[in-house]
Amino acid sequence: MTTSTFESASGRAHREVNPSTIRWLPLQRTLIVVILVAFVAVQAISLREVSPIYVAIMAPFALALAATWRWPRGGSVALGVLGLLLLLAFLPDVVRDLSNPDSTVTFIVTGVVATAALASVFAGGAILLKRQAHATWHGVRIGAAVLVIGVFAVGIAARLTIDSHAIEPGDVSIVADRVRFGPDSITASAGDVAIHVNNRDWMPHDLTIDELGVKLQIPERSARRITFDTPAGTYEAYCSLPGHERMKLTLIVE
Ligand SMILES: [Cu+2]
Repeated sequence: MTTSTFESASGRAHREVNPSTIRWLPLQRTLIVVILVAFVAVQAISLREVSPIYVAIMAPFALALAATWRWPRGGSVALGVLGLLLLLAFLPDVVRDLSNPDSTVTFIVTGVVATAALASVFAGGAILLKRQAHATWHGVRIGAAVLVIGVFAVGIAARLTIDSHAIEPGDVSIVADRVRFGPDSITASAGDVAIHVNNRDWMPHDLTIDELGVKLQIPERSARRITFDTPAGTYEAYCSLPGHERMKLTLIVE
């Protein structure tokens, strides 16, 4: 295996870098930038606040990305390992998000991040094993591009088919906004209860009331209505999605 002298952009360091690294690294850096941009977009669009969880995920990726300029091989392998950990840690979420294309933003972000992470794992592995494999390189690039285009196409098509339920007279109205339910408590009369939930977030939510067997799914930026029969009492309603623990309210039935 031959090596070539590689001069860094700053011109400060000359180091011996395997040609496979030179070939794979720009692709991997691009993929990591895509992941970081996606995480920033989620916080800006969906949460509209800085989430400590996202910052904790982004920090090691950003550090390893920066490290690739000083230690191309080590940084690249670290990025591959981080991508693998991300995929494994969030596998249930990835499966859930990708099986719900009607939550377009969540679906597209998850699809793009999962594709980029997978391709980055591949790039890190190729650099670790010093694989040149030009055909494989093109295969990974084309495969990632096809996956991303497919994710956008499915997500946008599904978005066009989302229907919203109109509020009806007598409905108890709830709004989901910035991953919070409002108001904190709602009151209804015993018997037939109708609840209308307007989800203003760019992410799906659900309204779960365990004691009453209620579970209403509300796709992003849509409204849903549910009716059920309930005796008098006080019930806890919440969103059961992970990370949405703060979405809760009390249903008082008189
Ligand atoms: Cu939620």
